[in-house]
Amino acid sequence: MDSDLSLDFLRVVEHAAIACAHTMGQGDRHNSDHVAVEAMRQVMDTVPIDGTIVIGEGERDEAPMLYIGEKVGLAHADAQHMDGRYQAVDIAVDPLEGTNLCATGAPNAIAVLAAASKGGLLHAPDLYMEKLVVGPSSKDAVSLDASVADNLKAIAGCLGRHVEDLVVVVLERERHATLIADIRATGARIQLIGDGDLSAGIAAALVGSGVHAVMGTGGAPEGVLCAAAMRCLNGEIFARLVVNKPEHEARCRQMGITDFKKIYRAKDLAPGQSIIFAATGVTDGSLMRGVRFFGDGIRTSSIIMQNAPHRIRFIDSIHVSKDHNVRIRF
Ligand code: VTB
Repeated sequence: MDSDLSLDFLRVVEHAAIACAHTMGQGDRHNSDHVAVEAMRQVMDTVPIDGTIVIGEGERDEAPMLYIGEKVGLAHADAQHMDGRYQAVDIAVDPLEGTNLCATGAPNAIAVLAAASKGGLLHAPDLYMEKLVVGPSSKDAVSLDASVADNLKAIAGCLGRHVEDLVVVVLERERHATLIADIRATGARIQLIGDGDLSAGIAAALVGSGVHAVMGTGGAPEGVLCAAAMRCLNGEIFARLVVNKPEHEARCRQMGITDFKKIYRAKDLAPGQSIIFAATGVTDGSLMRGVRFFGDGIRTSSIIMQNAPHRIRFIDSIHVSKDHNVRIRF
């Protein structure tokens, strides 16, 4: 991407996070998601781009907003801007990753998007995906086809510690019973999460987060978002679509995918040369604080990452709603 859009995309995720944070703990995950989608959609059209949603809320007939193929950005918002001067950008969004987390007030719900120049993000079908996410130190030592024990031994070796010292994040699901038993058998520690393997993946790529790997099966669209984050953090995601029904094969073919067994890495899922990844915390999390409302304003905590220029920013914003005598806390 030619011009720096990072702060524009920051506004988009901040706005989505603030909107759905109002619904925290209301127990209505669909409403939380709906509010985040609406807010994200609204601000997206103020970004100076000719944007296309490549990963979104679903197909056009099932999602009213941010559907796959939807055109967004200033180039489409208003006739006076439709003169071809905006750069073409592909966008993957997850306006609320962890809808249940927000609906129950549990940690690590985030509003997130990734953007790249045209063709820079894989158009992944909304299927399950087997994933293994690790940080920069371990990325050349693990494989999706290796046993859990071998991978954990390799990660421990790369990090200069014992397998028993590792923390592996796994989505708490019935389908992971064997995986969890295999990890337990190695002695490694496990953090079971209710939702949100994307923020766990980001944590795995950050030194000092206390997370050393994410293992298990989650959504493929979030796999692409995770890959975009890995391109910025030098971590790695190894991923394979779960294709076990003829209908899955048909959905892959629709997206131009014919090799159903392919093991993707970050560069395959998010090949873009210039990638922007933006996320804002909705509920408190290990990487970002949740949205805090303090009467005269709102405080958000976000991460904005780019790979060109290669820059990671942790951003704390105070959105002041009344301008008289508001005291800003350091
Ligand atoms: C969720 C969600 C994850 O995958 O688990 C989803 O929490 C799919 O899994 O963060 P289920 O159908 O079992 O809920 C993610 O969205 C992303 O991988």
